[in-house]
Amino acid sequence: MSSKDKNISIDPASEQMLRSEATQDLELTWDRYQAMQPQCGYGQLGVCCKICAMGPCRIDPFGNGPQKGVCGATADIIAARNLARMIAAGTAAHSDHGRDTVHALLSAASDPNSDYKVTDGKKVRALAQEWGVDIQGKSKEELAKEVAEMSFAEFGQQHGELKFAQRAPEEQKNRWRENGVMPRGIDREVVELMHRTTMGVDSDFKSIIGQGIRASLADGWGGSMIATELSDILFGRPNPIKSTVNLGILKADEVNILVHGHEPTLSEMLVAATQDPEMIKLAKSKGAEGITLAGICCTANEILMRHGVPIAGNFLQQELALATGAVDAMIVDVQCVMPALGELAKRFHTKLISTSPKAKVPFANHIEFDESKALDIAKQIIREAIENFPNRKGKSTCIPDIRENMVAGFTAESVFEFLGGHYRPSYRPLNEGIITGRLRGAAAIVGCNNPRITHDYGHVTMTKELLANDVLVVTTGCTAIADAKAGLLNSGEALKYCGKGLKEICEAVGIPPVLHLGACVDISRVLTILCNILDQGGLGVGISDLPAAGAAPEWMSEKAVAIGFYVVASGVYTVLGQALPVEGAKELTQYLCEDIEDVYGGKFAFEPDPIEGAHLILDHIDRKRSDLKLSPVLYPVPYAPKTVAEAAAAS
Ligand code: SF4
Ligand code: MSK
Repeated sequence: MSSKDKNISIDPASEQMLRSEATQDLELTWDRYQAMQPQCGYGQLGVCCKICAMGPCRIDPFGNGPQKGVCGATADIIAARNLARMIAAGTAAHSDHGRDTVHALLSAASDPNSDYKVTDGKKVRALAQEWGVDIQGKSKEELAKEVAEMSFAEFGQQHGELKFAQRAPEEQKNRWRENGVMPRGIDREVVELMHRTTMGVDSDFKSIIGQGIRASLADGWGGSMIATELSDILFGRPNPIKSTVNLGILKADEVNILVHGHEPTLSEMLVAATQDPEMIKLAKSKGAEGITLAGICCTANEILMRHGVPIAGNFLQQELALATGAVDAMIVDVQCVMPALGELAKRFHTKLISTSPKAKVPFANHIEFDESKALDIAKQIIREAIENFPNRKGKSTCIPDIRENMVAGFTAESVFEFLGGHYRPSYRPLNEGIITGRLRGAAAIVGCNNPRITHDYGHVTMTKELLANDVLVVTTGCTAIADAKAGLLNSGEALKYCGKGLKEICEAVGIPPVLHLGACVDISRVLTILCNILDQGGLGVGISDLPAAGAAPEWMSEKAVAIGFYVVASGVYTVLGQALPVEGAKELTQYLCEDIEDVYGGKFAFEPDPIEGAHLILDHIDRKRSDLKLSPVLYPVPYAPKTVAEAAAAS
């Protein structure tokens, strides 16, 4: 579809932008997607290989042409190697983010002049204790230093088992040990995966996938969990917080600054810098009423969770935000930043500022971030944005007057406190809700946007269908932003989409039916919540016993592939709206969508229709309820399949 087509997005602000004069002569993602048609079928089916110079080789998925590459690799081997390399890249991305967080924590703990501080003493104490550190008489800085050094060691560890993997239920750890996939060190698993998938090494697709799983577990129970836990220690554990979302948060009379990317180390400092009276004074001296800081993608989620900073949009809105003409600076770091942004920014007065030593962007000003001068650099960037505000004068802007209220900031700990009350924190009400059938189960819906799918349609449609069937939903990343824009994170408004049982629980406890847990690295919070539900008792012994499932209706990133694998290998049934690139490899597809369940407890399903996908999840939840011999759900909803048009209208 091109950006001129109708129904590209179910988000009214995005649709308004796409129909406006402002975007008519711009080249946007959807236009490049259209220009790319037809996309390569071999690539889509996973059967093209170019890992050595005897190739590229491609396998004919219909059986009429070659069935082996020049070296003899079959479709299953080729697709498994390609997929494994996606896992390696996704794991590397999350884990390198984790490594930067460790670095910032170490600086906060060891340098009294650092702009970072160890904020959550309670959490660092608990983590140090969990890791066997003698905590007696030590300050939070001393403990943070030890925790940071121990976290660094997790990356280079050569043998043994990752520390956070010990949080998994015994049943799951035993599956990992029996199958030789318990992760040893984060970097080691990525390197070994790259080695095993080079020409002429591992030629058994299940063995390749096994190492892929080991690397993905090093992401979910390693790099990502380090990023989440240490960010909480450094910047403070999020608590439920109100905010607003969508392009309408931009203000015509203020300096508008957007942060985009993933790492909270710079954006936390930008939050502090924009609140500096000196900066506000400077903005006013340039004729602005104030400064609006907001975000795109997961950097946005990070500062939303801790400060209530508003969100301008999710992945497919990054270009639309620039097209408003009202953005004075967009500051980017790493991951999900489209290379197209620089050229687009040149069409407006907007300054695009890249900041990571790892990521330069064409036509962007590069102001390199350095943790040792964090606040000074943040102020320099904000100053650049403010100085740019007068350049907007006389130029037309187009800000859709559309925004939505939301509540975000949930964590494994705050869910615990909310459910049981401050004096009796407990998961009991959640478990009892499931056991008695008031709640049918729980689902994590996460992931990106993808121009193959109507923007936000997959996320919002699937979420609404699950809510209507009394499934509590947790969410992260760009799904969370999509759901927020649709009003599903608004504790009052969202209740109208819920079934009777879910509504009763949300009203009693005072939570929205969709809980925003943070950025895409924070899917580690979902793993912790699943462990907590199991520990509470009454719902089996392994994660795969739980009436729970996961989904990524609009995924696009390699990080999503790594997430999908660590979640499946942790025992979770996972529905993907876009198939993994394996369907040209029949045995591999059969393994991932069926046989792998016997090994790890979870498996994949590929279903492009989000309503059908929701019903795969409901069927799975019902099977698990029946295996656990739970009472029938209190308020069953008859399944009345909607057509795609009806579902789109309802969304
Ligand atoms: Fe072809 Fe084998 Fe080389 Fe891949 S590794 S490009 S299948 S010869
Ligand atoms: S930002 S990885 S598009 S969720 Fe985390 Fe969104 Fe996916 Fe990027």
